[in-house]
Amino acid sequence: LQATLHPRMQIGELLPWCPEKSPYLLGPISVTFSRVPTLRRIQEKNPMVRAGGRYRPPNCESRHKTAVIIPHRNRETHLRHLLYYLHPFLQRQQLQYGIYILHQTGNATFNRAKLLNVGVKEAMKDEDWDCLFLHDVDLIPENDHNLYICDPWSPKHASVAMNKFSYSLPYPQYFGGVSAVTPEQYMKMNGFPNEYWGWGGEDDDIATRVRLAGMKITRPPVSVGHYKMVKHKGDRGNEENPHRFDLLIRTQRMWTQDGMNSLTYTLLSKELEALYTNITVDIGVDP
Ligand code: BGN
Repeated sequence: LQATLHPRMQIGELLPWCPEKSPYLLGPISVTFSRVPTLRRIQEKNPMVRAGGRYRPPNCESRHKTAVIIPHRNRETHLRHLLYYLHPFLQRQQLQYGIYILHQTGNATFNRAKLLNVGVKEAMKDEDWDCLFLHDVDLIPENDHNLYICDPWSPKHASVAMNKFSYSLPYPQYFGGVSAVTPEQYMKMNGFPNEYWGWGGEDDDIATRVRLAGMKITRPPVSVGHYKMVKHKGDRGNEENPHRFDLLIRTQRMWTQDGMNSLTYTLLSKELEALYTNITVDIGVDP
């Protein structure tokens, strides 16, 4: 009988729920990029993280199960900076979590939103996540009161104050950087668009979908939604998308047809690395 139980659930001893508010939160965190941490160093600092970048609090049952989904290509140093800060950040919040890296194979133009769709689909096969954090690889949260949990009523935009935009929202509808939806909210908006190849516009499309699906965007206070961006130049393979203006005009007509219900891709590998689940995917090429 014992073998069929979860290893943490010995007979007669269920873990208590974690407190409503974690006692480990620090508030503002100083984030610096002076040197790039090695994966080994990050592993040493996070001994409780298990294969695939999974964690659950050792002494209590978390109230939240969050998957952090990170589109990626050729940004290894950014990824190391992010993992270095993100693992301890999520553990201080007493979350059950998993980190997913979505790696787009090949040299075709990058497609952030489609990678996010793949990430959601694949992550939900692993676990009944109740919150999906859609996360740029180059953004580091600077305050752990910015909880990586979902609002059951509204999609949440978390990166409201980035250093790149002088720590304020660049425009009221901005939904880029880091955002969070429940699986239900995500399905309600038919996921994200698959047709945005290259930089820009896909986040504005997602913001429009939120509205068209009858929802509103919620945000943490500016003082809490602080992020530092790792400085970089625009990267090759992710040039500005010249079609984004035309695509954005069509969102209202397209959102029910283009999204989760039209998603196709070829999964090349899904590996449980020490600090993250590495999903390599062929999502096709810019038409
Ligand atoms: C906007 C981009 C967003 C980007 C933000 C912040 C477009 C569509 C033009 C109508 N939107 O201008 O994708 O996240 O800037 O950099 O380009």
